[in-house]
Amino acid sequence: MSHRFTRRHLVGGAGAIAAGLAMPPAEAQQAASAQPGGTPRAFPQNFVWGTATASYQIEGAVDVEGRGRSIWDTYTRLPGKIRDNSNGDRAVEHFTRYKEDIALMKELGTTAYRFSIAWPRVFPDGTGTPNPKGLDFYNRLIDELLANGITPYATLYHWDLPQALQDRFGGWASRETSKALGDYAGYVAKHITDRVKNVFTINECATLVDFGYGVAPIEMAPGIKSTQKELNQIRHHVALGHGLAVQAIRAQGRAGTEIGVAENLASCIPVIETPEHIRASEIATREMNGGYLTVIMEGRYTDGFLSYAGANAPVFTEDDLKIIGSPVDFLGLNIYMPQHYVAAPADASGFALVPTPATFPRMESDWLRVGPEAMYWAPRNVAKLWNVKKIFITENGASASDKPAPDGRIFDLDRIMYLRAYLTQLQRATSEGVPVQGYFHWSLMDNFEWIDGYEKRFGLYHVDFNTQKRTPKLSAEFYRKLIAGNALV
Ligand code: PNW
Repeated sequence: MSHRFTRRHLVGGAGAIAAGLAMPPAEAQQAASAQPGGTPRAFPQNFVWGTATASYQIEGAVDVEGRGRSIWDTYTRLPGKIRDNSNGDRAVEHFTRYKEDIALMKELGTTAYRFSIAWPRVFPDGTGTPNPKGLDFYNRLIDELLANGITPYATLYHWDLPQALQDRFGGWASRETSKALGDYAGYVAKHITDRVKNVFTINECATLVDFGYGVAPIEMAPGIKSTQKELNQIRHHVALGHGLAVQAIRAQGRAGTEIGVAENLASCIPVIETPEHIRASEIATREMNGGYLTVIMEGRYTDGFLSYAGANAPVFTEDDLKIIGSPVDFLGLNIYMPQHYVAAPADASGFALVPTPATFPRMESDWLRVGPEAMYWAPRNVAKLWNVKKIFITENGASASDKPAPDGRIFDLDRIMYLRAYLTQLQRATSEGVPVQGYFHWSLMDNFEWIDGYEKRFGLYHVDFNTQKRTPKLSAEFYRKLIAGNALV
């Protein structure tokens, strides 16, 4: 009896929500454009709304059309590495279902899509002779996106390094891999920049280095523990790979192709918004990103970075730094959480890091602390430090439990809470003139979440991993409404 009551109660609740969602567009738009106090909550005109994914997490089809192996094919086979012992062999079958997935993008009203190209599809051995079929899938994808009015934004390297480069050179431990990224980038640019005008070189240098080669609490492929000295050298090779890729795309891509990196910078938030803590957060942003964004934007390592590294500093040449500092057209920022809360120090050191309390709120992934103000301070500090004129939020999103209700629908109120809070801070930034021109939600649909396998879901669309059925979550409806009004809802 009580079970039936609960069930009926839930279904009734769901109906009420559905009715509320059926607001006529004009009214919804009006409601969206102003807060009760009259403050506009709109985003700039022509703001780009999109979703983001990555090849290994969604494609499947790992052994078709000549694809070589990647380090994730290898790593997922190692016992105990992936939480549910899964892998990306099938993933969410995007390789065959891409048209259906583009229809989902359209349903949301997005006009942009950030995807990644699998390097081992294009160069199965990492270097040398390209696979003639390597870009076929991406050509189909790009054409279908364009036919649906969705602008493609391509990432060249989202962690699926050809295994051959790991075997031959130890992956990013060698500058041979940096050179290989440059060659691959040039080849891809030559073939897609007639239609793809926005290219990201690398996704999250920091994550792939610290988790792939570091001693961080989280381990990812290739899962090699390195010394601090090795780690700094690996960092340098990744930054160099970015620079070589920028140069190769400029040399071989069509004129007008815009290029950047998509980095999950260590966001540094002023602990209280007073001028001295704000200043400390700017200094911290520069120093705490010394191995990636700072060297990319300035073409030099900061004195702080080099003195902190000491004897463990990377070996590099002046020419390397010039390459790393090759001018970019925009910056992509992946923003999930506040990395550091920062205070003005009592001494002359510039900034002090405030420890994070254990009770700090999190989403389903242990690492994903909820601090919406990262979405304001990260782009603001970056724009100010390096006079950046164009920023994209290349990823933002949250894992949630996403249990379907008895009627099969997913009321992911926690994801909506997260999104509304972060996008409120993004709107605060754009309304103050911080040059963020677009936002890509991670992710379009649930997918292979690296070491968490299929146990952590980030999608706006729920995927039944057995049947591959896609179902919009309530957050998809939230995002659709927000895009329709180009304003918070
Ligand atoms: C990013 N951390 O990864 C990646 O770009 C995506 O491929 C991934 O699915 C998404 O965020 C969600 O995890 C990260 O522990 C993974 O700080 C872990 C962390 C940060 C980013």
